[in-house]
Amino acid sequence: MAQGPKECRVKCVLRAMDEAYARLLQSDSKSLLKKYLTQEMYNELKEKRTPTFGSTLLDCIQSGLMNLDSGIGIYAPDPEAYAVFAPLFDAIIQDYHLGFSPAQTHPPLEWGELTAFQNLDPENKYIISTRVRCGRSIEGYPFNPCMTEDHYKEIEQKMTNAFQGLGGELSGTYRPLTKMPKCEQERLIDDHYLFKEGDRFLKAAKACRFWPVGRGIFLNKDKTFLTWVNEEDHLRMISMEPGGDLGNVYRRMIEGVNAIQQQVNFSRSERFGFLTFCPTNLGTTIRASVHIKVPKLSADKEKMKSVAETHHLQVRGTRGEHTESEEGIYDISNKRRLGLTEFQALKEMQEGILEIIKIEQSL
Ligand code: ADP
Ligand code: CIR
Repeated sequence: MAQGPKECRVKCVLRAMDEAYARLLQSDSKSLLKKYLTQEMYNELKEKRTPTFGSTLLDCIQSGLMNLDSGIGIYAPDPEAYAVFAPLFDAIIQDYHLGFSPAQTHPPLEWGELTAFQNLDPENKYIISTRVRCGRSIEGYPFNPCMTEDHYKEIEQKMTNAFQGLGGELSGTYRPLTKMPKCEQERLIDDHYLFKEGDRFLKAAKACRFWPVGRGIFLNKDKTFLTWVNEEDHLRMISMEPGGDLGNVYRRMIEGVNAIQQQVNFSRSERFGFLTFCPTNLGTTIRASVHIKVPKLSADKEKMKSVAETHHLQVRGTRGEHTESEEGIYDISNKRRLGLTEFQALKEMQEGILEIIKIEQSL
């Protein structure tokens, strides 16, 4: 029987994926995608689809196939992808989150005692600024690749209403990108407040469709509490300020998250905690970072890498992921976010940064 146009399209897509996968195998890519997607696993998963949205393996791995310099290379196009493509996601999750096994369950939310956190650099010698962020997906909506233009607009409208409920230190203004001049966007990006546009990893994962519709940023008056709307995740809630007062930054983020949570419901999974588009952000979704200058330690790249690894830290460049250090400033944060509580993630970061400062002082 002759094949219909749909079957032909499916075959074409599968052939293109086979070719891209073969290129990944031949490449020297260091991505976790290349490390774990064996030919056998690829054959097992290549024709599967998620039940509700029909997402495919290609939707999960497209970014890593197109960007061979990916660190991870995979996104979940919708929440069901974590289960349907579990052999691949589980292996990558276990590696990235330092041992979170398929048998494990993420613990319940626990912000913990604020008194456990301190100013990491009271004399302002090393730390330029401190930032803690978390991501949230809003219940009832899929992730970027499966979102319609109306979904983006609905989430933005929900959040515009929610932001009006923020008072005191948290009160501020929501700024949609559709109404923000480019030069202002660039200034906010340069000052580390706003997400950048056109990230090629996200673009390849179909996360930038309808841009800039539904995208925007909420900023409180002091620019110390922010929320990104509809970038990589539906929400990224961020607290940041100059200096090293981790306790104060964490306190503000918790207050912001609790206030927003009274107005919108977040998606949470039994096994993975808070759900996110990228598997590296699952669980607590917390990334607590400092912008820090440690010139003696950073002069020895291998040593810096090994100290970071020992303390479960991740080192990024000055303008965030996939950027280089500028003027000796590094972004150092906790690496794992899944399989430990919010409190433990913060503690891990605090202990690691204190140790890095100690090492710098000893050199
Ligand atoms: P995310 O933290 O949301 O995963 P990025 O690594 O892309 O994303 O960083 C987003 C922005 O936050 C970048 O502009 C980055 O420089 C900024 N940033 C990260 N940590 C800090 C910090 N401690 N102080 C100031 N800006 C920071
Ligand atoms: C990559 O694979 O490099 C990008 N898709 C970004 C992955 C998220 N990065 C991370 O380490 N948290």
